[in-house]
Amino acid sequence: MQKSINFSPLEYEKPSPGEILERSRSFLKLMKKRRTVREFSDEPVPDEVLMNCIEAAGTAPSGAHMQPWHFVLVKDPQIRKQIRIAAEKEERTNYEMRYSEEMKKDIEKLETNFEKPYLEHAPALIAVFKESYRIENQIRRKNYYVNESVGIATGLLITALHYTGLVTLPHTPSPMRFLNEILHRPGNESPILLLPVGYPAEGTCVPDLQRKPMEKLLTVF
Ligand code: IYR
Repeated sequence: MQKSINFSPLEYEKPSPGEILERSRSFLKLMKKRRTVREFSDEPVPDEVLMNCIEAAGTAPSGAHMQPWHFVLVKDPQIRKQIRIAAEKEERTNYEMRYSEEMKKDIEKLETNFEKPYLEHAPALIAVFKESYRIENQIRRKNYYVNESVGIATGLLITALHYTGLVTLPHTPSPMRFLNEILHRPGNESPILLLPVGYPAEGTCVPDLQRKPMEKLLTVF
């Protein structure tokens, strides 16, 4: 039997009703300013800031507390270039052969194409891997709710980066196995996405997109 763990009292301070409301409003205001950015300045980002955001992502809840994620921070320009070349190779095939006409029409408004200069221009890339299973004493053990857990951790990471004042973009080249090779990750890990991180390039524009209004995104009973 697995040894049980101790439980200790929750550290929690209840905010006043006024404070709770104020915090919810200011957090919403902050989050409404988050935008996906595709053009980055090459200004470096302090290491500790990136580490803190990644550590914050690692506070995510996970199935059976298996924490089935691994983050790889890439600052090395040579490796970023290698990643760009490999990603663009897959993306070219995606745009030319794998994406349906319907998908191409749906993403047309974003004006994306197979070229991914941001993978080289952004001063840092964070590759997010999911640990589909784990190996313990040479035995393959299950992880639980892996996609949900890693999705939540990635959401926290994007939120942390935004809160800090950095910008990012969830890039999803597919297939992404090339990241295991370039970043020397084991076979039980699969890349989920690649986040270029940095400051926006001067004069960057973002598309005028509308977010779903509350009437459409929420149902209350
Ligand atoms: N992964 C491709 C295509 C793409 C897909 C979606 I969904 C987008 O929201 C935007 C682009 C790319 O990054 O170009």
